Amino acid sequence: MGAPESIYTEDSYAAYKSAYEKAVEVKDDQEATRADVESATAELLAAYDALEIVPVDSSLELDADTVVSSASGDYSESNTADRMFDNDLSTYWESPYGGSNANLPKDVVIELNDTYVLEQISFISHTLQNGGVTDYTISVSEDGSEWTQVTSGTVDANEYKRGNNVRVDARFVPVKASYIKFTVNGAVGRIPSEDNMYGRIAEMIIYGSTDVNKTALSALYDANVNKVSDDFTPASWTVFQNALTSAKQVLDDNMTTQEAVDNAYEALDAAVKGLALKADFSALDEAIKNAESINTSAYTPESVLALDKALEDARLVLANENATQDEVDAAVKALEEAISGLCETTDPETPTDPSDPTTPTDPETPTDPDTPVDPEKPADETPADPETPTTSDNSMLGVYAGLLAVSVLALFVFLRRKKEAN
Ligand SMILES: [Ca+2]
Repeated sequence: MGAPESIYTEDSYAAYKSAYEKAVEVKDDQEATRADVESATAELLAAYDALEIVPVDSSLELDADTVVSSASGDYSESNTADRMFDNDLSTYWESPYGGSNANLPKDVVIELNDTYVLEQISFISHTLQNGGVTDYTISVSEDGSEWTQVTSGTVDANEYKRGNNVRVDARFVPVKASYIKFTVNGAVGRIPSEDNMYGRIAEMIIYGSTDVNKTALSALYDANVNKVSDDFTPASWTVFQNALTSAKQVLDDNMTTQEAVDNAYEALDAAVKGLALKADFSALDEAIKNAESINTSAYTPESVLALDKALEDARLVLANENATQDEVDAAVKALEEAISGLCETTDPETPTDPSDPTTPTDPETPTDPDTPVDPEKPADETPADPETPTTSDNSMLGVYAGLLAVSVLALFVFLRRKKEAN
């Protein structure tokens, strides 16, 4: 399309694109008049001139001490090319100003210590008109032999004649480079006859970054940077914030390595996945209040102990703002189980009161003390006696028998005495 989109402001590029498309329409229109073509061409050129370059990110300035391996080119006296990188505006690279080599164009080649993605070369020509660069070309190369022109430009010579330092910011579409070739095509001389004989550059500043791919990290960062802390547990949020901060530092570091980028991506990805939503504690809060309201005196010590333990655990979970929903749910369940596991002791509400003599069941006390059963008195007053005759003279018969026995005995004693007398 003729103009690299990425380095221009959105509005100026949109205007340019519109003018370009209109010019193409006119060109393809067989009916277009010469005036139509001239008008469209003028508008396109105006839009091109109006293209506004977005300033380079200043954080992309590369440290020349680190990235510049060497700078070489024809020079005058002691004004070698490395003087473009000494942070001193009073020193400069100057192409030969005398002899057969005093002519333009002249190149200065800068070798970098690695491959970088470059976006801008800025240069400051020396003051006092001597060699102020009015026309330049910048090319880059990855191998030092095959060159690609990335930009070119001109500077109004009058800028130098005012005696000021002139800084030129040569912006271009990001490009990989291990070498930079700066070509001085035109320069103002100390006197008009020295114009275009030699050029001077006091300082050169290189903008770019290490050749790493930050696309994935950048996308992951953008997708998560607007997350809100209120939704997540403080512990997981802290991990996430740290990873986000580290990712931002890596994204902003133009000298970072691919390894650092990859590590930052992994850390941020893990932190995003590790973000834990804050738990809903309302059910647990309610369950604890419910458990606390129970009068435990009615239950066995073992079951009350189990409830106390569950209650203690539940309070710990309630106090832990990093608790997960699963932990909260488990604590509620444990508490409910402990409550349903409460075991009542022997009915303590209706005890037998031993101090109340009106309603005791006393096995030791006769129900009726006034009509005792006498265990000494036989229940039957006329027991049957199988040894005694039922006749009325039973008693006399015994007397006879006794008398008879006595008589027999007396006879025996008599007979015995009689025998002894013999
Ligand atoms: Ca210098």
